[in-house]
Amino acid sequence: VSLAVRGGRSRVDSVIERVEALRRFLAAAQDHVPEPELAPARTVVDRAGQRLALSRDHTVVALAGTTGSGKSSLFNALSRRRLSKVGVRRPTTGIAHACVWGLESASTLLDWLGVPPNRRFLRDDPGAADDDPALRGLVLLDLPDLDSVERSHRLEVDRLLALVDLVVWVLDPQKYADRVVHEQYLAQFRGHRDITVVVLNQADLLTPVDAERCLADLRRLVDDDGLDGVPVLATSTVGAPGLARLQDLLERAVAARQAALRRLAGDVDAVVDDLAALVDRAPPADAVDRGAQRALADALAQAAGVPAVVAATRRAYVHRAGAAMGWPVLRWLRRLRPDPLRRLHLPSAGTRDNLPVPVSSLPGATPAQRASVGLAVRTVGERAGGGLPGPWPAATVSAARRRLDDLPDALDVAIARTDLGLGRTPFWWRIVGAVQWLCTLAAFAGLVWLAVRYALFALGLPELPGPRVGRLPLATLLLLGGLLAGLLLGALVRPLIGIGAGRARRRAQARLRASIGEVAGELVVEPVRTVLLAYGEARAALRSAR
Ligand SMILES: Nc1nc2c(ncn2[C@@H]2O[C@H](COP(=O)(O)OP(=O)(O)OP(=O)(O)O)[C@@H](O)[C@H]2O)c(=O)[nH]1
Ligand SMILES: [Mg+2]
Repeated sequence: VSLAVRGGRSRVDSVIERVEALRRFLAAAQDHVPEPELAPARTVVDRAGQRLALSRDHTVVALAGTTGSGKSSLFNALSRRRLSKVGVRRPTTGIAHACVWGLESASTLLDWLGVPPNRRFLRDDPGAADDDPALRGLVLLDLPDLDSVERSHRLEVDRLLALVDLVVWVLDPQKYADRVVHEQYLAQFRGHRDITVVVLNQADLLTPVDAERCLADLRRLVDDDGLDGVPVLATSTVGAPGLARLQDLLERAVAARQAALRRLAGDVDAVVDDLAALVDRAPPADAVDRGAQRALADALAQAAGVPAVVAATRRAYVHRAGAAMGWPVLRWLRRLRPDPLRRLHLPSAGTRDNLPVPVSSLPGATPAQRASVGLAVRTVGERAGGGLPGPWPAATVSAARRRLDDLPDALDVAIARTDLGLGRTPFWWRIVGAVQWLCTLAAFAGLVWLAVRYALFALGLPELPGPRVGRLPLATLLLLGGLLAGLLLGALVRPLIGIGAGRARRRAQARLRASIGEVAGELVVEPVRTVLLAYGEARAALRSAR
């Protein structure tokens, strides 16, 4: 009978790395998966960290079993001392007792196990007649009865069974088939077969034939518990077959110093199996759906008033072109009308300064627009997490929605910072404007000249001779020609202004869309991507914890 690893997945040497991987899993998942789902893994990681930090040279073995099965008798027999009270009245042992063989007293380990100081015993008398050097490093615990009428006993048993490195289940001929013991205890250790031993104590009470039959029956029950392969032995503290085989088994476990790691490996196996469903699907290749992002940008653009800004940009272009190239006499009339962009309090060239919030005078989003933004935001989250298991879809949706309230101000600032492309006066505006001035000046010069001539005529003074072009006086030509040329130029540039305004509109539209896209990326897409990244990390970490 031995406690060798039987093929299982428990890669004992890598327990430390596997616990580390489980820790990474928890770090990646903790912000996105409800804590109750992670609690068992956290318990295992914490416990493993504590156990590994404590003595690795000691092997903590618990004697667990039903009341009166002889745990305390075994404890005393193995320690060759009468340390734990053996009683006739049941139950006897209420608080765990510990006996430490050699080495130091293992006090930090016993503190961690929660064995009170007055229940700790030390067997370090080398050279004594009853010394067992082969057991050096053994920390033997005598537990209370696991089927106790006392609730506190059962709690103490459960607490310690979660901490010890190896469990010897002590059963007796009367109660070895007890259903509670098998279902609630032995079967729970099916993941810990390599640190489990079952003994049928008080075998001296049976005839050898009955003892054989009883042991075979127990073997079958133990196999049914999922504990095939674990050692099942008969013992007696008062007669045959004695304790030799149990002692031998404990000696080998102590010498191997593997039980603590095997126990933790079994614990890690169990939680990794339970967690597998949380990360059992490959993360989406295209992290965040493009279509959903486009729909989001559309909804945000509507809610943030982009169409109004784009329209105002077009009108501002026409307005400013008119002011720059219109007939100079009427330009002041245009100046009286406000600039469409200024009316929205939007700078036309964009600005990097710290802007107040709210920046623009754009109207707030309507309830319908807000609703469609909410829907688009949710869709981004849903598409991203749709293919993921368990709590992750909820995590991507809530990540997408987390900064929903920050969106209006961020969009307002982004729009105000966008360079709408109207900052510079186009060169051709200046040329046309200058020509317009020339035409007007010519007309004005002609007008003055004619006025002087009219005054001379009215005063009866001789007519001023003036140059003529053909049959027309130059002054008349200047006046009429200047006026006509101005009107003509105005009519000529009108379609050009229309084309320019269209281009200004499209440019503003594209730039505003880009700004909106940045805001959506930062406040909606990035948080979702963070969740997907965490999913990927959690999945990879759990794979290394296998
Ligand atoms: N015949 C026989 N009697 C035993 C053996 N081991 C223990 N006993 C007796 O069984 C009774 C109970 O023994 P304990 O050692 O107190 O049993 P326990 O499992 O510690 O009981 P609790 O502390 O109440 O859980 C005592 O009367 C012991 O003398 C054994 O191997 N053979
Ligand atoms: Mg006892």
